[in-house]
Amino acid sequence: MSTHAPEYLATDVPADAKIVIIAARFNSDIVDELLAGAQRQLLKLGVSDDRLNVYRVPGAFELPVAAKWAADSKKYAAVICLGAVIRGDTPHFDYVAGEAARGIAAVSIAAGVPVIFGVLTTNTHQQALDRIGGSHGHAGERAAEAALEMIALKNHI
Ligand code: INI
Repeated sequence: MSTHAPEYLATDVPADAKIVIIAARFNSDIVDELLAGAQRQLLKLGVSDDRLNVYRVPGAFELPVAAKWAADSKKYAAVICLGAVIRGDTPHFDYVAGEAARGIAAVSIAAGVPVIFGVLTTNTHQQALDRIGGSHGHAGERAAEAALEMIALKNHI
């Protein structure tokens, strides 16, 4: 897995750029740490709390429509979607994970706003734990970095 740091200039992120995080409540033991990691990393990279809003939705399936509301509001330079879909938990893993991914991509492209896919899709609970500060890094921190990199890139382009 590549863990290369994002290449963006903090100065390319407008000082008033606001970010919204939308986090699923399902598998909250995992998602709460994704959220904490994203918040930590945003703060570390210069996004103060007053530039960040956080909303919760029931599950990953609801992330796309909430992301659309956020993008349509025009208040945010980026939307970060956080969730965890674990195959062992459900026979409809493919529907929930697939629709979350498809919906998030569709919203992002339609709105022209970066909508970050911070949704873990794993076979086991342990694999999810490995990705919130375990052997596979921290997906919440990576989601925060991706949001800032995309804001900076959009500003450049
Ligand atoms: N939602 C998740 O975020 N992760 C899951 O693993 C999951 N499972 O296992 O079913 C899940 N289901 C709920 C779904 O996202 C919706 O909230 C629900 O179907 C109501 O629309």
